[in-house]
Amino acid sequence: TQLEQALRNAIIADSVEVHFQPIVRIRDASVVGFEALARWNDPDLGFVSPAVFVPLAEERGFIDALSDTLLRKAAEAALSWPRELFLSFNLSSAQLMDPGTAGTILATLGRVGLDPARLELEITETAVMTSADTAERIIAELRQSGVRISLDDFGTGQSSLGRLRDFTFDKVKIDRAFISRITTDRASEHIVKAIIAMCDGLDLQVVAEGIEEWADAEKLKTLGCAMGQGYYYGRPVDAAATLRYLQTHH
Ligand code: G
Ligand code: G
Ligand code: MN
Ligand code: NA
Repeated sequence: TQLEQALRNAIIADSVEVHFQPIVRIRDASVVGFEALARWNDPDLGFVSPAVFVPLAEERGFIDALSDTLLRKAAEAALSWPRELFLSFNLSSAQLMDPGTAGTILATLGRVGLDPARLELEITETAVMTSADTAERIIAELRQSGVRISLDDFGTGQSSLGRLRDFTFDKVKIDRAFISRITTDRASEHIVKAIIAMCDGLDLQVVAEGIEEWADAEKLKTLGCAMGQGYYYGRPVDAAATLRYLQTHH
């Protein structure tokens, strides 16, 4: 298709970009890391969402090439940051079915020179389940090298609490569907409260996603949620704007 060909060309031309969204410590809004988010603005097709082109790349078998170029760009940007903040990078489900994924990621970090201890990989429960044995081996290999793993979009999709027992994760990202209703819906508040308590008990770090309002942040503070992310703190912006953001935010 036209879209597929345009994406192939963009990967070859190295024109798919990475933007960065801050992840903060809610207590004092200090920046602790950034999530890398792929951005593709095609001259003919215009802006295409990663929610469209990531699945396309998976389906057509070039997610490895795409992800590798994105990770390289993200890691290079992270090296230019004035502080040793972590870089959080999304992995797709196809990558968790490919036993070569851990090696590819570690090789890219090695070439760029980013310490694996500064990388976090975001994976979803659905992705882990699709190919559990392979996913488990990939996760183990990465964690042995110091890379941390976050469970993205927690609480949605085919959630299973057993996943938290059977797999070794470092962090849970509470899906923004809960956060967007946290100040208006008692059920959402109770669910978030329970997730935070469970993660505390399991020694898992917690990030609340989709914080858009001051009131959301205040509520999460009272619930004892350590980290947060969302438009309230900052939208995803390009590498240059990220450096400017870091000059004005502690
Ligand atoms: O930021 P945005 O709403 O456009 O992201 C849409 C979706 O695309 C999200 O689910 C996000 O996790 C995913 N996504 C963004 N960048 C990447 C990437 O580099 N790799 C993968 N696998 N998914 C990404
Ligand atoms: O699936 P994942 O959680 O990786 O996707 C992150 C997506 O959420 C990105 O597309 C990002 O642009 C979007 N996002 C980040 N912060 C906010 C927010 O505060 N509100 C909303 N609606 N979307 C957000
Ligand atoms: Mn994510
Ligand atoms: Na998420």
